[in-house]
Amino acid sequence: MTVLDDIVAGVRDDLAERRRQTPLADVIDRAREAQPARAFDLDADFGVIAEVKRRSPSRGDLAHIPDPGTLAGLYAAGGARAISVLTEGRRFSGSLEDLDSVRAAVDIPVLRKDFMVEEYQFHEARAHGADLVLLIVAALEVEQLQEFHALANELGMTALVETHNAQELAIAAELDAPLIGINTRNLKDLSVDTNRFAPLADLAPPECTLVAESGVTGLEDVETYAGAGADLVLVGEALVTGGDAESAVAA
Ligand code: IGP
Repeated sequence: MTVLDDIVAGVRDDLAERRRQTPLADVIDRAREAQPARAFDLDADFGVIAEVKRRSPSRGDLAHIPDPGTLAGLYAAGGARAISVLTEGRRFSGSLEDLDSVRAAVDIPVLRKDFMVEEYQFHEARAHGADLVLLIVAALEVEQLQEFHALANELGMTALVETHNAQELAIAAELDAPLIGINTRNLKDLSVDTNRFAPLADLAPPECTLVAESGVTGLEDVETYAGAGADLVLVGEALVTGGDAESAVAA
């Protein structure tokens, strides 16, 4: 079993519990009643997606974040283009409450960062205000990926389609996904190598908006990613552990 399989198994267990408490039909109703999704501007200048990340499987606890809304507000003030909120509970200590508080605190788009493997989670994401959702190619069959990409769009959300290698990039291209991420973290051993980005970026569809994910420790990494063709960088750990959230994003 890979790390990813293991995480997804836990996600499915937690999901089964939530589904018992709130049936799909109710979540669909709540999604309909939610404020409409905010559009993510795919054509804007280079920018940062700042992540609210309490913990990670590779690094353990990263930061004590008493109020994710306040942190997200600082990121937004620093000029973040969107806020990513980890909602996975077991490995990342995230929650849908974190998503709620971030969505209420900022007026920029908010990404639900989770392992999205069932239809239920998309309605749930929207019910909790998500404007974007993550689709991890490695976690899904191609047909599911197509189905979920369409569902996200029907619900008004933008999908960030996450890839790790050339094969996954080809699948993302086939989907016509406008927003594609290249995660430089290897999902098998969780190691990060920022040098993985450039050769893969060359294979991305030229018309897509490209996000470099993981491994930003400072400005130098941002420049490396930008120089290799990233339109956006997604930064988690360095921001939550970095102290001054607002100026870190602004830099
Ligand atoms: C952020 P970092 O190295 O800046 O903390 O990484 C982000 O890329 C990472 O949290 C991430 C992630 C994911 C987490 C990318 N894809 C999928 C959970 C699930």
